[in-house]
Order: sequence, then structure tokens, then C-alpha cells
Amino acid sequence: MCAKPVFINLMSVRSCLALGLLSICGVASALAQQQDMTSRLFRNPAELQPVTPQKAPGQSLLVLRAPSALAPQQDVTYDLNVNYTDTKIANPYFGGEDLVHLRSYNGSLIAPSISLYPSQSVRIRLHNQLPVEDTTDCPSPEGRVHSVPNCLSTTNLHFHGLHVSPTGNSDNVLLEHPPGQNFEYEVNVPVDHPAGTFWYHSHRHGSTAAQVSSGMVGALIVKGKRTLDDRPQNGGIADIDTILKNSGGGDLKENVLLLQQIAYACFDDPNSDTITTKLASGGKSVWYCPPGKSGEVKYYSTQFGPGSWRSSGHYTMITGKMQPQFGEWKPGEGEAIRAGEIQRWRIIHAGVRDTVALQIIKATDVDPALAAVPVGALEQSNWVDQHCKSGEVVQTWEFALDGLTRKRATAKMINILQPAYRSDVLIAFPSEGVFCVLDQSVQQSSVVNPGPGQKDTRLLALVRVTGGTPVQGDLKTYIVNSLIAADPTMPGTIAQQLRDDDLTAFAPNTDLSQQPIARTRDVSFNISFPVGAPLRFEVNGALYDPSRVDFKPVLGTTEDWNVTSTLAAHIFHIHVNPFQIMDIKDAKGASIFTADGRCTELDLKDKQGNPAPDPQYCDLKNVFRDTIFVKQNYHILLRTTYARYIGEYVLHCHILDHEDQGMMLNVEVVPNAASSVAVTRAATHAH
Ligand SMILES: [Cu+2]
Repeated sequence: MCAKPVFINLMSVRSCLALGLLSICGVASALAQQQDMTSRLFRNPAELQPVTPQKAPGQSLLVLRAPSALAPQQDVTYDLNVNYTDTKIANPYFGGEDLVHLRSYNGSLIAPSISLYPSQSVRIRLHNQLPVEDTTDCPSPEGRVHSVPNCLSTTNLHFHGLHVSPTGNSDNVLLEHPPGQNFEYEVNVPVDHPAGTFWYHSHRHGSTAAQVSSGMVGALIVKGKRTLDDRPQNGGIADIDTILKNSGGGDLKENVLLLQQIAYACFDDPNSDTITTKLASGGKSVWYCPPGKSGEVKYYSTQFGPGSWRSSGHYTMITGKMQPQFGEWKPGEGEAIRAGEIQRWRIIHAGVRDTVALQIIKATDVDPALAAVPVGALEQSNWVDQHCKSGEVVQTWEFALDGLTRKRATAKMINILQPAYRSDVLIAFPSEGVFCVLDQSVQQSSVVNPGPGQKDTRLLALVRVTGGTPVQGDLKTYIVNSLIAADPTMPGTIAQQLRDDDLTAFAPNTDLSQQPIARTRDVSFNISFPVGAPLRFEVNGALYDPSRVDFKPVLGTTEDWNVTSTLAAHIFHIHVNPFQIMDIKDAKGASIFTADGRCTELDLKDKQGNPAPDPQYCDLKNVFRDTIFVKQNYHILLRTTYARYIGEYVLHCHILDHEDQGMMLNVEVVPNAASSVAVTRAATHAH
């Protein structure tokens, strides 16, 4: 009956009729459609291809620098268009595909990946080809309220996680480009920039959530070619990429998993923000687009906010695909994944409104020839219960966080990814068969979007493994031993360090624990409820004001920051310089890291008193990253050095609709007093 998986199954419809429940259980089966198999196959994003800029007559030609050992091209120019795309998104709740009309990069839900190299000058010509907005949707700058979303088609570009200049036409999110404007960014990647997984997205205050939630996100990959042997001539830097080899000595196969949460909706009438909903299986009403209507991202009032994602019925997509299939599902369809083959997965949480608790479990009783999961919320949930509960978890080996190689790698059974997090892992599937990639149910305090109801377990993807050699025993040990075996020239000391999860030789950031501290600062995220006025999304009690600079740290100094959330959980992100996590204190003010090396987050209990361990903070002590989830009333103690760049940039909550509504502030790194005096004197002498 209804609880069984429903494909196109008349028996199910009859059982439902017999029970008089057609309105509930008939919905899914009546609309059920088999998904197009080939469209479900996972594919990496295309790489953005450089263009040769045309020079106007009479203009002096740019002298391009010769390629170096680090970069195949020292000067490179790309075109990136912002325009609408009309495409389809599969709907796991109702079956079939919904039409969507969304702002995009280059007309696709899958924006191209951009490869960067240390020492490279990268120009990106951003062309805003969206339709012009009227002054109702986009008031002139003087008429804007900086806590009210506006100008949803005005954009800019942020290079998330890169350590580059925040000013001028570099990673400057204080710029904005209305429809019709073309703008050339130039990012100079320092020669000592870490190699790793970063991402680009629009970051124009007032429209960030709308654009990122439309899929305006792409991978930004800094390639690493600096070997251990060449450390002396590369300033002591070695990239872990240079030891990630397969047994033939070639590079490991890489997959870019861009987690996207597209907040599209259809509306009851063209001038209303009331989202059209429909009863789905399981008795829950979720967002619904009738045939012929296209889903859009238009209204913060109804499409973003507490509970919005949970009530939408939408699922997290991976790299533009809903519940994609990895591996070879039919001969010649999809790229085969072999048992024991080690792959690098670059996981980028590019969504806005839901935590992803990623876990990979061997599936049972799945016929790969069928390769379809049923439609309908209840049916999907039952399918996962039936097929993804073997308990045989595929452990991954995480070697980088937020693009930065960890000093200590960590073996993960579950990978809790908050919006804007990146996680680079090595993965090997131990046997042939089908594997479920799940977004697991975790407790409310661990997620960005609490309620209504518990976060449920959902299927994110399926992996089919064919051929290869089964792996016996511990996967992490297998992965490390395979890396060592693949590189006969690897020094014995490095091999031993790898066995001990010690990646110090490849970690780019200098430990700050002994640094002198110039000062400490407090950052507090809060949502307040003024009587008779809209909610306020505040940092340190204030809403964002572009004319106000709250913090002015001095170039070259190191500071301690104490970051907390006083109402709900928020996500702290700061541009330009990563931070080291020195300590995390729970709501009672106690460090979660005990003197004897335990993590008290593993002792957490749910409301009923059952064990509800939350491992997400446990491997973060002393780790460098650029984004951190801040649980309500917890305190994250960060340490950061203002290196290399002066100028103004921002910190903000990466629940991006909070940012658009005011949860952001300006930071300006200023030169130290001695050098500013020198500048003043030089100016005086010049006159
Ligand atoms: Cu927030």
C-alpha cells in the first residue's frame, strides 16, 4: 500500500483508493514519472576557458609574462555572464521536473569551475546581462535601507576564501554592478597562496541570498604544483596535491560536489508573494509549481526565513543535478568507479538554508538496472529506510577544510557541512555495489534551519561501484598506504607522518598560539524583535551601515576574537584572512575540549535524554578556516593575523538572507602608524 515505494504502480493507487486516501497517497503515484537516466549522471562542471582580450587600435599591447613552473599562463582573462536561465529541476516530492527561471552564471545551473595558480593574474570580465530593474525594485543608493533586500538583479563577485586584495577591482564586495554593466575584476594570486578548494559567488549586499539561492555559485580551484623537493625555492611551501597520486603515478580522479539549495517557488498570482503549495504524500503541504509555470526566486518575505527551506519540500542538489548518480550505471553510461579506487572529492556547501550531514552507506537490495528511487516524500523516506540502513559506513579522510590543508587529517564517518564550508576528502569505496549518499538527520542545535520538525534523512546521490579490487579493513589505512605506495620517492619521514595523519609538511598556515596579541574583539550575532517593527538581524546590536567601519585592525598584527550567537545559530565568515580556532566554549562557558583530550560535544543528549553526539566541532581545535558555525550561546575563540593587505572588507553571517538584512559589518585593515607617518611626510615633501 502507500508505504511501499511507488513508481508507476497501479496497485498503489488501488490500495489508496480502497482506503479513501487518494488525496494524500494518490498524488505521488499519479504524477510519478521515471527520471531520464542520462540526465541523472553526475558530471563535473566544465572549466571556464580563457579568452584573448581584444585591444582597441592604438592601445598599447599588454606584455604577457612567460609561463612559470607554477602556472601554465601567468596572465589570463575570463568572461563570466550573469543572465537568466530557463531550465528544469527534478522534484523528488511530486516527481517529474519543475520549470525554473533563475539568475545564473553563463546560462546554467552548473557554473563553470575556474582554475587559478599561485603567482597568476586573473582577470574576470563580469557582464551583467540581466534585465534593467525599475526604481520600485531597486531604489537609488540614497533611497535604500540597508536591512531591506533590494535590487535582486544587481550583482558583483566574491572570491570566497582567497587571500587576495579586498580593494579596487580585486575581491571587493563593496562594488556593485547593475544590469547592463560590464566590469573587469583583476585578482593577483600571491605566489605563496595555498592550493585548495575555494568558490566564487555573488556578494552584493541586498541580493546575495537571492542570487546564491538561484545557483550563482562556482568552484574556484587553486592548483598546487609545489613539491616537497622544491620547498627551498618555493618559500618552504609544498602542496598536498603533489602526493595525491594513483598507483600509476597519475593524478587522482577528482569530483567537484557543489551542494546547491535552489529556493525557487511559484506564486498564486503575479503580484503576490504567496507561494503556491500542494499536499504531498505524508500529508505535508509543500511548495508546488503547476505545469507551465516557472519557479523563481523573488521574495525574501516568503522564500527565506526560519523554516522556509524545511517547508519548501526542496532537496539539496549536487552540481546542478537532483539526486545524481555517480559511477557507471549501464555499460558506457557514466564514468566507472572501481572498488578500491581512491578519488578526491572537493565538497563545497554552496547552499544558504540547510546544513548537510553527509554520510555514505552501502546500500542493500538495490537493483542497479532499475537505478531509480521513488517519488514522494514518504516513499523516498521509506526507500532510504529499506535500502540505506546497512550500517556499513564509508569512512572518508579529510585533509583540507575551507581550502586549507589541515595540520592533522581526520577520518570522518559523517561530514557535517554548514553553508559556505568546504571539505576536501579522499574516498575509496570498499566493494562493488550501490552506495547511498545521505544527508542525515541530526539534532536541531547542529543545524542552521531549525524547525518545523526534525531535520529528516534524505537521499543526496547514489554511487555505483563496478569492478576493481575490494578493500579489506580500515579505509583510512588503505588510503594512506596507497598514497605512500604510489610515490616511491616519498621520504620515509613523510610516509610515517601520513600514517600518523600528520600533514604539517603541507599545511600552509603558521600556528598562531605563541603570537603576541595586539587586542581582543567581541562579535555577537543576534536577532531582535522590536515591538511593531520588522525583525533586526544584528552584529553587536547594530544593522549593517556601509558608511560605518566597526573594526580597524592594524596590518601585520594578530588579534583574538570571541564570536557568539545570542539568538539562534549563525555562521561567521570573514574575508581575506583565515582564522585559527583556539577554543570553543559551550553554552555553560566550558571548553568542549577537555584536558584529557575528549570532546564534550560527543556527550550531548537530546530533549528525551538520549545520546545525541555532535562531532562537528570535535576536530576543529587549532584548525584554520574562513567560516565557522556558531551555535546559540556558544563562544568561538579565534585568532587571526592581518597579513599583506590593507583596505576595507566585511564579516557577516553566511545564512545569506541574514546578511542581506543587516547581519554584516565593515572591517578596515590600516597600515601601522610608522608607515602612515612616512606616507604623510612623502606627500608633504612632494609639494
Ligand atoms: Cu545568521
